Amino acid sequence: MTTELESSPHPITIQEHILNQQRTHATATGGFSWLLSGITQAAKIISASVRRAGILDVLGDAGDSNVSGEQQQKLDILANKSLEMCLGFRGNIGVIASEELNEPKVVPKSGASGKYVVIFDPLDGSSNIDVNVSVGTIFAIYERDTTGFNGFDAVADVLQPGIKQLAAGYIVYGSSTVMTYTTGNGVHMFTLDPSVGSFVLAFENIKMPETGKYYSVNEANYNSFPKGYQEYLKWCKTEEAGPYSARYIGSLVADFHRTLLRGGIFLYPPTAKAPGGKLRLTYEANPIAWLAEQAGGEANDGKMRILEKVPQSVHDRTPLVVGGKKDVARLMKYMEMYGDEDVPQASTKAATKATAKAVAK
Ligand code: P6P
Repeated sequence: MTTELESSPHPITIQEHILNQQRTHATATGGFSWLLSGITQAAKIISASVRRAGILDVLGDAGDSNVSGEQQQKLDILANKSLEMCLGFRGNIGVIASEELNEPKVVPKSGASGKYVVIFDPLDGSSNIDVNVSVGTIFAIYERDTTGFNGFDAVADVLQPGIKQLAAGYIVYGSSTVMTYTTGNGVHMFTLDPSVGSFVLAFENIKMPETGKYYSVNEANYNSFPKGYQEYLKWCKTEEAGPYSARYIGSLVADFHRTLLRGGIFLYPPTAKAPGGKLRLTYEANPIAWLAEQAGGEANDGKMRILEKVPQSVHDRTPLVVGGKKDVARLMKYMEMYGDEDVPQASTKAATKATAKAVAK
């Protein structure tokens, strides 16, 4: 008689998957897998804290703000410390950069010998924690220039275009904790099994649907979107389009996770408040863009491919368009038709005022 264990399929853990992936890289030495295990370890610590947020004293503001002027949540600090601790002992990481660190940090235990750079947003969407909405960790891994060409300049090591990523991924702390990553050989998704504390393979070689029925954008900013975005969103609401359904969680990792699995399009256009876009290039847009492309989707800033943008500073912001190939292509037709023609603020303000006056009667 076969036991349940014998009859169940062999659960592939993320460590086993990463080692298998590594065997496809001729130059791989095992250090890369060791580095990624630092991220999965930190993810388990963060997941445990997020899931006890109401019990542990980790909810609410930390009483300080980050370099972007955003109110730091207590869990932001905890998540950042967890990643710094778990990555700091890997011995092969030379530099880390984080949304919660003003400047990139040379890892003391590795120093100049550390060949990898790890850039992360430790807890994206953390303002949603207090209302129990999904949040996430986003990471990107690069190789450091250890030739000394840039004089072991930590900042220069971080300001690399997304096309140079060696690995990228996210962990979404939702109804379950799911880790998705790519090393350039497709996109693979793992669910944390809390009963054994392992990330177990859920989906391999995920392909994003070329077109979906969801658009995801904060429409409160509609009046200040460039006209190309406005005209595209008007199309999404027509009978010809279906119409699409609007889905917006306000947590990039959760909105992208849905887009990756169900298709559709996510937009964070330029707005009056963030004319250069709100999302950060190095630790939000680049990892998300590479995952999208590896799954057959596309990601741009309304003009150019995200992965080809060269960051000018660690916390650079960018507009972000990411989704299925056909959905993104349709938006780009509107962007070509209207360019990033700004909607004259005066006309929208006057029109809004006139309409509000008419409605009030
Ligand atoms: P808005 C969360 O603060 C975040 O950085 C992303 O996770 C999310 O996509 C975006 O900002 C939401 O911004 O302006 O719509 O609240």
